[in-house]
Amino acid sequence: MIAANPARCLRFLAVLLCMGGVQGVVGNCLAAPALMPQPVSYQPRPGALALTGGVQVEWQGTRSVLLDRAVARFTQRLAMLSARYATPGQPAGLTLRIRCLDADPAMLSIHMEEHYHLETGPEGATLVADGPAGVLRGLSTLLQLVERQESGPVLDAAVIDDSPRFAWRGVMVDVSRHFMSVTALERQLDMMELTRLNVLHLHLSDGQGFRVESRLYPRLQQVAAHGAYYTQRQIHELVAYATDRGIRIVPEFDAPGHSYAMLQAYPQYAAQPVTTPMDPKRVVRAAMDPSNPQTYVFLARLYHEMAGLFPDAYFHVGGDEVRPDEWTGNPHIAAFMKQHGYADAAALQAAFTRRIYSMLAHEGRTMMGWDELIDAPVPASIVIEPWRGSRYTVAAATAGHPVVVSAGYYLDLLLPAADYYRVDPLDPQGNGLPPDQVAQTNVPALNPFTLDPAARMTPELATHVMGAEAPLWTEIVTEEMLDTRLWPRCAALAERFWSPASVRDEASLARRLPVVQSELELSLIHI
Ligand code: TNX
Repeated sequence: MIAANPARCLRFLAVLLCMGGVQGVVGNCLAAPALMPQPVSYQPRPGALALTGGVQVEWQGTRSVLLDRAVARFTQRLAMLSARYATPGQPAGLTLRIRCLDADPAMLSIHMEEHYHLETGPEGATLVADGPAGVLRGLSTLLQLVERQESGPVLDAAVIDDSPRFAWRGVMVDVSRHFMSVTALERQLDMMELTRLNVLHLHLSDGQGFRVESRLYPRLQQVAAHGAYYTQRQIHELVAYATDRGIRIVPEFDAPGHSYAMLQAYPQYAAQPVTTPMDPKRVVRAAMDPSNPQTYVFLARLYHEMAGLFPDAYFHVGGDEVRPDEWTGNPHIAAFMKQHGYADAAALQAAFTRRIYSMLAHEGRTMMGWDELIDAPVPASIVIEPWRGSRYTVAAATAGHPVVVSAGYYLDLLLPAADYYRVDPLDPQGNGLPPDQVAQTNVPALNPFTLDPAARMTPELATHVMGAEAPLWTEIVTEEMLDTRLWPRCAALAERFWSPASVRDEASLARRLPVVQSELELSLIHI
């Protein structure tokens, strides 16, 4: 199938060459298999199994189309890892027993069951999971137990029991500043599956472009997309692709700021005049007019349409970086603020936020936004994503909000993987120490988004933290650069978000990362 397509064939060759390069690493210096994220419990056993042929699967418990497809992907990846395709009729080299205990009604929600138990040895592999997501996570670990040795691929023998530390383990891709094709995103989903990440947050609109087809507001793709957007059909396909991999897609449509593109298409909702062609000085400033009742009609209809495309319970509405003078500089908005007693732009934004909150509640969605949303009090069930610093993690949790941390994980800063790895989502000072040690130290902060000597995390506040995300802003990142900006850094972060906080050995990370990278390169071949 690969030989039929010359481009794929070339890519396949490149991957094989790369795998050859990494084989030495496997043989020379890895005492244990390169598992990333590291499991909660790993016990090596004697008796590795040489993988000589295909996979025979024995099912117990729940089986589904999703699981059949997951096993098909696993089998194909295993064949690629061993540079060999399973041929029908060949004796199975690996017997894989899968016992999925429950269909899991919470599948694809924040509460989905990701726990799994895996045993491998000369007799094959046994994978027991509480639900389909656990099977997916266990299969990705099973693949990482395969070592490529001189004599051929070998499955390490081990007993593994594993479940994630955080339920929300995300990557955010800004597809507004630079559009990313569906194929590029699917590749990221493949790599996320392999590293047990489970949320792809798509930043779908910003000043530079609105990226989803709207049937209610077609000027959004005719004017605001500048020719590059996802059709509704493509969104359905992308969501299905993610669903298959146990990954949730959380959409973001940024408002009231970062909305220049939308306002080019519908200038009647703008706080200040917008121009076409785009004025680069105004692209990060333009904001919607919160004093215009029609703005809310527009957003309610648009969010209703978009919520129909994205089934996830969470809906991100941005809310970051509103420039106060966009509002105070408009006499009509200034008069509106005076009339309603909004002392400043933050108070006006809180009123805007409450309107959006009701709209999304009506849609049955949980609202999510950047940490600016708590500059004035808003309903506590809104999920806050701190980005300006860890103090907002503490502030949001203190105000009772669920929290998804992105401060400290900005991939566009291009820091080494270890610098991101060191930052714990529960570490309010960003100095890279486990939460229980953080209070007694003066170690300087590792990256500018995390330092806050005054912030204090407590066990009670920590219960508000659902997880974390690594954002990639793409002002200066094009599709060609996407894979290398995200990977292998995101594999290191997958470990930070999944494994126990005590897993922090950077030498071990450095040893495992190239091996995991070579495995991720299998995703360059689209299967
Ligand atoms: C701030 S982070 C932004 C983005 C920019 C980023 C550049 C956030 C919520 N807003 O719009 O792309 O800085 O680093």
